[in-house]
Amino acid sequence: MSSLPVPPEFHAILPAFSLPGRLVSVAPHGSGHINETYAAEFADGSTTRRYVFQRINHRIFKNVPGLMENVQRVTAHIAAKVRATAGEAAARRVLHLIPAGDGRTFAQDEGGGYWRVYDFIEGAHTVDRVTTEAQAQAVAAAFGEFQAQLADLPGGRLVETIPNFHHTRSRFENFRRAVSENAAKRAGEVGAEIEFAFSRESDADLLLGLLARGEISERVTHNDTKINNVMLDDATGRTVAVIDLDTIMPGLPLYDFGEMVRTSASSTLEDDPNPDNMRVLLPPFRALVQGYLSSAVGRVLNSTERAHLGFAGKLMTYENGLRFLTDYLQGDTYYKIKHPRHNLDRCRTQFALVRSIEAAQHDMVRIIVETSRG
Ligand code: ADP
Ligand code: GN1
Ligand code: MG
Repeated sequence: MSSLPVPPEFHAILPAFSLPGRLVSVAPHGSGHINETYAAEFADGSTTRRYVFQRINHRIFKNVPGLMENVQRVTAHIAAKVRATAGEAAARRVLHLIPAGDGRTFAQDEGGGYWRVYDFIEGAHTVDRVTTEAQAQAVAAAFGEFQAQLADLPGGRLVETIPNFHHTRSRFENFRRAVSENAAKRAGEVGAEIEFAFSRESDADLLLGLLARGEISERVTHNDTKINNVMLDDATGRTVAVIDLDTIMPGLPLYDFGEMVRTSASSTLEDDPNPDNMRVLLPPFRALVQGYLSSAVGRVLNSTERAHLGFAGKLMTYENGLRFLTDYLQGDTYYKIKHPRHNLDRCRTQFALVRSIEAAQHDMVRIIVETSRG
């Protein structure tokens, strides 16, 4: 899927949200791979306000009303908590949905597309790469606090917005099927990547086994803790809010931590066309462990979970590599791409990171032990 400019459906959906003032400008925003995100500015007299419009990818999220119910529950729960402690600043600490004129949390365009609107979080930005250890520590603490805030979410189990999202065995079987179907006729050119994926197959079952044996437990997790899903304050660089709430559902804390390792303790962007540039960086890894364990979540992680923090980084990197390779084999139907080999670049660079984490695993375990001792 490629990125598009602002589509006519944006203009068609505007009246459904009854926003005050008139539209001054709108432009594509952010670098997410899944949804279409637009920043729109409205002028009302002498005040201007910005909103984020998102067309939710309903090919990927098949139950958008269920997804929006999750988002509504999660944002309301966190908003109530941060209001109690953050006073004035609370508004920026959590995404705030603007309901449609009919009171629903989303509106549908004539083509069946689902749109939602959030207040724009001003004075903050996202980055695609961590630049300092302090940033890595802060991001891990923010995701840890976020998860802790959801530990007492009332109202029963959240909807699984993408079933088996981090079920690595199921991800592996999807990959195996994509190889045998060879829909885009590309399997011949990616023999080395396919072989690598098969060589690490047994990793896919490790956390699932621990879960089945009750050695680790399921919690409400974010499931997409990549660095550009946290807003950072423009002036201080401190974390402001965790965003991209579409995949919040029951999961493992290790999935959240592993995804942070993949995106925040790595030497280059996930789609660097030269995999030789990619390796795990131990100083930010240490910072992630410190940030996560010092957050409220650190107090509930058991020793098995702690022992697997490094492995989780490897597993999530492997899983993402498998998913990029699967999409490449299927003809690029899932992720937005900017060029025909984009998913292949992403896959190769993920697999380079898997190798690097394997080579560093003893150092990573030592760092976890040292950090746990305090
Ligand atoms: P995707 O699922 O495509 O990654 P996100 O919800 O993460 O979509 O949004 C994409 C990008 O848009 C984010 O990385 C962030 O930079 C920006 N963004 C999203 N929501 C807001 C918001 N409420 N205020 C400001 N920027 C936002
Ligand atoms: C997608 O939506 P975004 O860009 O934050 C994907 C993640 C992947 C990531 C890889 C719903 O995240 O699972 O890890 O790309 N989200 C979904 O960069 O599939
Ligand atoms: Mg995102």
